[in-house]
Amino acid sequence: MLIEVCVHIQSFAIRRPATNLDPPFHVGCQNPVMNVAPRANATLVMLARNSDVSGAVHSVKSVQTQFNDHFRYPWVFLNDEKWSAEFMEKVGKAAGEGVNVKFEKIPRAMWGYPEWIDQDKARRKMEEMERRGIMYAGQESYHHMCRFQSGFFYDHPALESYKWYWRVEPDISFTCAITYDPFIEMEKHGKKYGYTIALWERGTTVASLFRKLSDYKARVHIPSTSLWTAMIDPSYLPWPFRRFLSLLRNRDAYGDIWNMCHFWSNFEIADMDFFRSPAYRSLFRYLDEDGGFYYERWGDAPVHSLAAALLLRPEELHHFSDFGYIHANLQYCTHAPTDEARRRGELVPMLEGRGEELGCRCTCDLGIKIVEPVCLNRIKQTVG
Ligand SMILES: Nc1nc2c(ncn2[C@@H]2O[C@H](COP(=O)(O)OP(=O)(O)OP(=O)(O)O)[C@@H](O)[C@H]2O)c(=O)[nH]1
Ligand SMILES: [Mg+2]
Repeated sequence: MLIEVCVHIQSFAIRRPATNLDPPFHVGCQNPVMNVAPRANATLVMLARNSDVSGAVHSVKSVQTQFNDHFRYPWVFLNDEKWSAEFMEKVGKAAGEGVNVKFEKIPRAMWGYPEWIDQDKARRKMEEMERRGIMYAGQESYHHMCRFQSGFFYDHPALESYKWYWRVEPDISFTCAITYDPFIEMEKHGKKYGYTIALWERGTTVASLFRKLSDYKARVHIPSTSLWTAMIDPSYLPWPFRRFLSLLRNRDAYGDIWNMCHFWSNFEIADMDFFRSPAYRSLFRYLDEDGGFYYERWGDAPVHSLAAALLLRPEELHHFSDFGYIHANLQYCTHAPTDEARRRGELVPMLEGRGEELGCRCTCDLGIKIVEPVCLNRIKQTVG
């Protein structure tokens, strides 16, 4: 039994490739800013409510200052309701002169219960989740939002003609200057999905999601990528006993558990053709028909992340290790506290390759928690 357990655990070891398959596109500042190449077929996208106006202005200013004043990519703002004059005026002004800004409504068919959902059951489940303290689970609109961001945004008529998008949320900040074009670099390097923060999901929000996806993977015979494996912690129980663990949440049929690692999708730069592919569409349809967007609180972050782990090769993902980023009370920082520096409240720059500094003119806010790179390091094993 001991040997069986050791062999089982060993089968989850990630074999690191000999070379780094996902280095940063550039290190340090590009001087002058690398903005002379033709633009990619790309847009910045923000889903927001009228009440998010001040957070939206904050985010737009940050993206404009750090990046888009030099590149002038268009913005698309999406809302399930009619945009207020105030939102359009303030946010349009924040984007500035010479930037194309569109305020769009989400069609009803993309936002709301599909006909196969039992709405009474959904409401009952939402109340129950709210009583259990699952954040936002009691808000019906939050569920519609997660479903839209998982399976519809890329088909919105305003995004249809674009290939690349950069998702921006209200109240975020970029803390480094971005002096090259990330869309062009993604394209050039064959990347499909880019992220900056990887962290743990709360297991209660998505109790059956991993099981559903892992069953789907077996059913349509998708081979395991090292990224999929990196998302799993093997069980220490021997066969056949570990099978009983499969009854618990976030476990697959064999009893192994999703370690809850996922990409924080409030920032992502990705190729919408990935989401528009038959493989992703069929995976989304399968999840949607299951009802977990309503009966549980499946977020678009774990859905995008597990789908990428299933359907992409690890080297098709890009970690924007040079993009300092703040959302809510968490941040990714290109400067890390050393033990000594931590005592003095100081940060030292992270170095890349030949001792060059990551990122350009980065600042770090010591008052905001830096996400520990545990989950990130596990994912990065797959690329070097
Ligand atoms: N139009 C519209 N946008 C929404 C709605 N609910 C959420 N959003 C947007 O969807 C995105 C995610 O919502 P958040 O409330 O930030 O949820 P979250 O990122 O999971 O949670 P936080 O960690 O609190 O930010 C944001 O861009 C919101 O503005 C809604 O009902 N209507
Ligand atoms: Mg948010």
